[in-house]
Amino acid sequence: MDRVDLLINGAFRSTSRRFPLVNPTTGETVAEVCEAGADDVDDAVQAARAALAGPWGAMPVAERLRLLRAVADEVDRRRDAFLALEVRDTGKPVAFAGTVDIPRGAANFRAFADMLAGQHDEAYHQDTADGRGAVHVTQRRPVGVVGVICPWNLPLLLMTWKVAPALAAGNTVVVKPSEETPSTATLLGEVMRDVGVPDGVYNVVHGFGPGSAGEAIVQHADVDAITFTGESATGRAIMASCAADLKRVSFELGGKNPALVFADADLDEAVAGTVRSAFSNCGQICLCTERVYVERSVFDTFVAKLAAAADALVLGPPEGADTDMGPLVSAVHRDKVVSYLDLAVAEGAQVHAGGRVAEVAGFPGGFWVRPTVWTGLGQQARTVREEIFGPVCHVTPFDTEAEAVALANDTEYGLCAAVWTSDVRRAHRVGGAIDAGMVWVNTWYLRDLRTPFGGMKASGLGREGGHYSTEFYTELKNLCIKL
Ligand code: NAD
Ligand code: 6OD
Repeated sequence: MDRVDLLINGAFRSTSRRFPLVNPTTGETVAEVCEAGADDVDDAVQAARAALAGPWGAMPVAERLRLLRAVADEVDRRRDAFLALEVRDTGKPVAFAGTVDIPRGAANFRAFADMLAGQHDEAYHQDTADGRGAVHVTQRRPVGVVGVICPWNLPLLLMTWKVAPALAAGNTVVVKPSEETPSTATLLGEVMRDVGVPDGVYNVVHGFGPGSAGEAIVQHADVDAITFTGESATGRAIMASCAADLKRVSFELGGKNPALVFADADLDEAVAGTVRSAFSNCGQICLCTERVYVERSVFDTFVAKLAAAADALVLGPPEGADTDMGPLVSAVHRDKVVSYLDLAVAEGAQVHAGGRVAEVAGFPGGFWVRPTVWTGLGQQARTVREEIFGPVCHVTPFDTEAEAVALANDTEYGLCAAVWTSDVRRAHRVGGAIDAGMVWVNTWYLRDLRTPFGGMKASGLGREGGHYSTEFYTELKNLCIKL
């Protein structure tokens, strides 16, 4: 059986405590994962600290960025190996992982190498009363050892989205991938080693959250910052723990994202866009739409078209030529999503598509759920308020623009929204009024890595992307020299 090791100080390490890795399309165990103990986490942190004080800290920036570009090239070269592991761990379609997850794994390194190449100190000349003057030099330096704690939905993409800027800014990292999807993080360790990134710069420890590797990183006194992507409840627990020694934190958390469809929108585009925003990656993207608000005059048509499009989606194995959707990531997550399918009906929802588990020929053990479209629930229904993180959405009619904005904002979350309209003034007005870190108009999940990414309210803390990542991964200091 395949084994997924830790990576500490440039060496792969196995441990005696192991946990099974399950393939979501079959429900079968396909590998065992080595769980890091607190001593392994401590070794990883010490290795990261030593690399910071040693070869990585001493390396000229241009050489550091050259290495990160080499990492990107090597991820591209080993695309098939990354793809195979990502698909094995998540069950997602090859067509999706091959065009989203793995290319972004490489693109993140290139983007942040480019951004950091343009970084420079600032200088200020000051006149002083004695006529001698002073010069101030405002410098950036790395924060130090960064703990990177990751979820399972876009494993390589989301991990490298944090690792790339952290390393580009000169930090070292200890990564804890999700226990559900550990493999590509360890494979990236081979890439780091092969292109010549010094030992200890990139470390990987596997395990769980509480009482395991996640908690050990967060509580480690020699970790300077935590960057975390995952559930809002986990973010709260991590923040409480980080308060003890005032570690800086960056959080990308949950969402209950709205889409607003106005009658002046191209309805077919809005339907196709909502199919993508609600059901991509089986609804397991923090940015996925789970609440759709549609102007009443086009509501019935929209619901009928959305339900028909959802019913047409093909669930199947990752390699299937016509597969649109894979399974949910685990039996536990499938059970959670199914509990909402039951709850929605108990709350009075009308089911227009899906609403049930699915069977896929040849894959009886997989965690399949049909894409689901509901209507009929009020804003107070738990189905409409709580993040489900599955291929589900609820559609509600509205009468006025003001009502649509109020409904969109009626949530504890504030990650993103999609607005469908052909009126540019409305796009600007509504986009500005929605309380969310990102609003897409007539599109969804169109990314430019220079832009700020993150959520308001319970959806996050801080922003990453472009120079916003540099803000988080560096300390600013001002040096004043009296002349
Ligand atoms: P999760 O919070 O359960 O786990 C995320 C990671 O945190 C895992 O590696 C887990 O082992 C670790 N962890 C759990 N408890 C911990 C603790 N007490 N201390 C330290 N580490 C701990 O999230 P998940 O189920 O893996 O991912 C799904 C969630 O992530 C959804 O809520 C989704 O919206 C959110 N998410 C948000 C974004 C974003 O950009 N805003 C992106 C992806 C996922
Ligand atoms: O595209 C990204 O950079 C990003 N952070 C996506 C997050 C997706 C959430 O599941």
